[in-house]
Formats: sequence, C-alpha cells, structure tokens
Amino acid sequence: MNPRKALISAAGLCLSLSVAAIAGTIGFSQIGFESTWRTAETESIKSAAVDRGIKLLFSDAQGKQENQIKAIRSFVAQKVDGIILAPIVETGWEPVLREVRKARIPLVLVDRGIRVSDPSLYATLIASDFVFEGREAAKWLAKKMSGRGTIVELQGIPGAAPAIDRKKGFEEVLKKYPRMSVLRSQTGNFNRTDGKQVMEAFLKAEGRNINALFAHNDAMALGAISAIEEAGMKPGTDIIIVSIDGMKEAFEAMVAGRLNCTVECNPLLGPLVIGAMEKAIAGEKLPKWIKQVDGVFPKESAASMIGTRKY
Ligand code: GYE
Repeated sequence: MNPRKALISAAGLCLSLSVAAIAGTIGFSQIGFESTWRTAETESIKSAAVDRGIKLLFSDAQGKQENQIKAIRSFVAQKVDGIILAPIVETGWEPVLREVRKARIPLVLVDRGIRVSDPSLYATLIASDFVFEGREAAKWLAKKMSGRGTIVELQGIPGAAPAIDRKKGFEEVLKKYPRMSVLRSQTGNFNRTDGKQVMEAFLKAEGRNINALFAHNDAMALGAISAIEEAGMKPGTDIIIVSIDGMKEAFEAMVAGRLNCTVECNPLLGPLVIGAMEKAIAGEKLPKWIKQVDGVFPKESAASMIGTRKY
C-alpha cells in the first residue's frame, strides 16, 4: 500500500473507531419504577445518551432480577457496545456477567453495588456511599432526640445494596447511644404504598410509643406520613422523621413541617454514566467506584434550598 493510501485508511479506521466509541448502541437494564427517584435517574441516563448521539436500548425489569438477567443476555445477543446495569440486589450476578465479559462488552454499574469475587466483571460503579448516608441519618436523629427515644425503621428492598448499607451505617452510629432503640424494622420495598402499609402496622402495634421513623428512602417516608396522619398524629412533630434521597417532594414535606430531615442521594447520574461508558468502550481503565458526594438537609434548610432541587 502506498503511504498516502495507508494514511487515508488509518484516518478512516480512527474515524470509525471514534464513531463506535461515541455513537454506538448501549443497553440499559433498569430495576423498575419503585420510586420517582428512579424515574429521575432513568430520564437522566436517557437524555445523556441522546446528547451524545448514543442509541439506548432500555429495559424495565419490573422489580425482578430474572428479568434483568434476561435483558443483559438479550443485549449480548444484540452485540451492543456497552451495558449499563442498575442491579436490584447485590448477589446472583456472576454467571451472566461472565457471559458479558466473554463477549468483551464493558459493563457499568449504576446506583447500586454488587458482590462478586472477581471485580474485573464490571468496569466501574457509579453510586453514593450508603453506609455514610445511614450514619448521617443516625447522627442527625441522635442530636434531634438528645440521645434517647424509640425508633421504627422502614428498610429498602431486601438484599439491595442501599438497604443493607443504610441499615449498617445507621446501626453503627446508634450503638453509641444506649438509650436509643429500634422498636421495629421491616421492609417497605423502597415504595410509597408499602411504606404506608408497613407504617400502619407499626402504629397498630406500638401506638404512641414511637418517637421517630428512619426510612431508607423518601418515597417510603412520604407513604408513612399519610399513615401517621390517618392515625390522627402529626408527622414531623409527634413522630420525628428522617429519610434518604433528597427529592423535591421531601423538601415540600419539610416546608410543610411533615418531614424533619432528608439525606441526599443524587439520581442525576446520566452524564457521569455515559461519560464513563464512553471511556470504558475506548479501553480506558476506570476507578472501581466513582463515589457521589451527598449532603444532609434538615427541615430548617428546606425553604431556602427547595428552589435548587432538580429531582
Ligand atoms: O434511594 C431509592 C431507590 O438504589 C440508591 O433506590 C438507589 C435507591 C434510592 O428506589 O429511592
């Protein structure tokens, strides 16, 4: 090949490589729509893909891990350039992720971590530190309750990283306060309806013995707020409530005095996720955890902060 021709075909190769890296097809396996937090995340990822000219194949698993596994297999069969996975639970991913690696498709985890023996099964995890969030919720509550009182806890989906780690962080701090105790702790599956139902059961069993509620997300706290009101009590006053996510709706509840504190967990991860995916496709090595930094927002900050909330 003459040098000129070689140069032209090299340029052509570069062009097609960069087009493949930037404007390929990516599959996204989402958990479902358990909360508006998740809807905000989905929208963020979809619009970041559009901004980068990427074709996004979206699959909603309707809350079932088996559907996520099926979706991943179908992405592999379709020979996508990359896969984004929001894993519903921590375990059970190794076999399917090995298939993905064998097909040489980079996989980016978003918003929840997984437990695998071999970290090379995924490129990176983009998520918050849930142990930190649980600790912050407990620290805020301990201060508010002056180190004494009874708590009920609404947990997230059993086996999900944020449910496990938020509980862990919360308990870790609570150990320092022997006069604070968790009366009851049960899952509300990260959704509003279950949050309300489980809070109704807590109220039936414990009545006015409950001083505080720790909800693993805002959606369940909002459901619980309705249950408390229907039981003739004042949420935010009769029962102190701290939750996690920092949704605009939580800020509205704080402005209305029905919620006391929310610990942020940012779902607007689209640009970060797509950016990381492009790097992974280009063969760049990424840090194993791209950690999000979250703030704590007590009721007192709600009125001045609500205008800045984007989800
Ligand atoms: O807190 C919750 C959601 O995985 C971090 O899942 C996420 C959590 C979030 O449905 O609202």
